[in-house]
Amino acid sequence: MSSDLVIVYHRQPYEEVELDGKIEFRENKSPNGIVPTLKSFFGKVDHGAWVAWKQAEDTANPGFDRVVEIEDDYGKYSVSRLPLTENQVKQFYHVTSKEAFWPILHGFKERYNYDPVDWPNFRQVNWSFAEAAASEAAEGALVWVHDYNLWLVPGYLRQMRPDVKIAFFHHTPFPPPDIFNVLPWRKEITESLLACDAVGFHIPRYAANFVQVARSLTDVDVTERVRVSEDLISEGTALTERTVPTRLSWKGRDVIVNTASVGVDTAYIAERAATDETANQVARIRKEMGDAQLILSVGRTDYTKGGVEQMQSFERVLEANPELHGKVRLMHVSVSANRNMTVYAEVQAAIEETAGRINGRFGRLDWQPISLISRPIPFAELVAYYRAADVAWITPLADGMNLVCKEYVSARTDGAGVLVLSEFAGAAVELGSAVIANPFSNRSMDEAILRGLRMGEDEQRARMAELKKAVEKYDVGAWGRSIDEVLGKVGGSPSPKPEAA
Ligand code: GDG
Repeated sequence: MSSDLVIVYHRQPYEEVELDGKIEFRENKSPNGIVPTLKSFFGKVDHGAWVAWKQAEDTANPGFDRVVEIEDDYGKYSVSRLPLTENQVKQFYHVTSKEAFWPILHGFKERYNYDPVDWPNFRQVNWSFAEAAASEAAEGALVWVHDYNLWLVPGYLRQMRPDVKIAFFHHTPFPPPDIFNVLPWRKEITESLLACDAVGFHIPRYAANFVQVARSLTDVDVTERVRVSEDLISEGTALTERTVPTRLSWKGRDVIVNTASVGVDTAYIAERAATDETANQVARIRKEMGDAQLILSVGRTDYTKGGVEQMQSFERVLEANPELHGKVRLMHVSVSANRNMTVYAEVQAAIEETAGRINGRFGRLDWQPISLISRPIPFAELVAYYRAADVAWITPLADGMNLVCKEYVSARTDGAGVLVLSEFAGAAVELGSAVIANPFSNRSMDEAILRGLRMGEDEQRARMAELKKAVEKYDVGAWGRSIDEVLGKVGGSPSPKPEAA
C-alpha cells in the first residue's frame, strides 16, 4: 500500500523479539527518544511507511519479509527493511559515515580518515534507500530523510520521483565551508541536499553554515533571511546567531532551510522522576554519598563528548582544592554505541586510563573520586541519578543538540540542581541560564565546575526555573509541531485525516 508520508531513518521503529521461534514486533521499551515522535506523524496520514536497514547474508534472499505491516498506538504503517550485507553496513555506516563524515561534521579535521572510504558502496546503499522510499511513496507524498548517513538519498529520489516532496533533518552540527569542504564529495552531497524542499537543522548556526557551504560550491541565492527568536540568543555562548537564512533558490527551485531543536518528553520524564521507585533510589544514592556532593556526567563514548578532557579538569580541580577530597564524587556514565570500532575502543581506553589514574592518585579506602559506568543503565535508574546529582556536568567539544542536559532539567521537578554546560552543545543557545563552560579552556572548565559545586540554593533554583521554561518550550512536541509547520510550507504536509464518520 502506498504511503502519504515516508520516514527514512537508519534504525527500525520497534524492537524485534523472537518468541517460540516466532518474530514479534514490540514498541521500543523506553518511550524516550525521537522514534515515538517520528511515529506520531503517522497519526496524521491515512497510511505511513518507514524505511530502515536490516542485516542479511544474501540481499537477494534475505530470509525476512522486505516489507511488514505494523499496527500500534501510532496507527497503521509499513516498515520497509532494506537488506544490507555486513560489509555494506560496515562500509556505509562505520567507515564512511563515522570515520569520514562524523569528524568533519563536528569540526575534527585531524580525525578525518579518507583512506578506507568505499564511495561507490556509499552511493549504492543510498541509492537502495532512495529506491525503497520511492516504492513506498504515493503520488505527491512527503519523504522525510534523517541524518548524514543518508545524504545522497534526496538527490537520487528527486531523479526517481520528481513528484514527491523531500525534507531532510540533520541531528548533528553542520560545519562551515573551511571544514566541510575537506570532504572530496562536498559538491555531490550539497547538491543532493539542495534537491530537497526543506533542509532542517537543530539551531540557526548550523543552517547558516550549510548555506555558506552551498554558496561556496554552487550558485545559490538566499531569498529570505529572518531574525533569530530572542530566546535563542544567548549572550556568551559560542553558537548564537542573530539572523538566519530561511529560504534559498537553486536552479529555479525553492529550498526552505529550517531550524527546530529536538527536545525531550518533559512530561514523561517528570512523571518518572515523581514515582516512589525513583524516590527510593534517590534516597539510597544519597545515603551512599554521605556528605559528599555528586557530579553526574552522561554521554556516548565518543571523542566529541569530551569525556577525557572533563576528567582532566576534575583532576586539576582535585589537585588545587584538597578540601574537596572525600567531599565530591564524579559519576561518569559513558556507553559505547559500537565497541568494535577502533576509534571508540580508543576513546574507551583513554577514559578508563584517565579515571584509573585519578582514582589511583587521589583515592582512599573510603573514597573513590570517579565511578566509571560503561554499561547502559535503565532509563528509570538514570532519572534517579539525575535527581540525586548536585551538578550535571555536560561538556561536549561539539554536539548537535545534546538531550542529556534537557533530560536532567526535566527530571529536576524539585527545582534544585546545577547544570554546567558546554557552549559548544547546540542546547546551549536555549539554555543560557546554565553555568556555561568552554571545554577548550582549562580555566573555564575548572572555574565552571567549582562554581557549580559552590552554588547556593537560591541561585540554583532561580537558574533551574529558567532552564525548565526553555526545556518545556522546546520539548519534543514543539519539535514535532515546528516540523509540521515546515512540511506544511512545502505543500507536502501530511494532510489531516478526515474525521471518522
Ligand atoms: C545525536 C546527536 C542530538 C545515554 N546513556 C544512557 C542513556 N543515554 C541516552 C540519554 C539520551 C541519549 O542517550 C543521548 O542523546 P544525546 O542527544 O545526548 O546524544 P547522541 O546520542 O550523540 O545523539 C545529538 C541527538 O542525536 C538528537 O538529535 O541531540 O547532538 O549527537 O537520551 O538518556 N540511556 C540509558 N542508559 C544510559 O546509560 N537508558
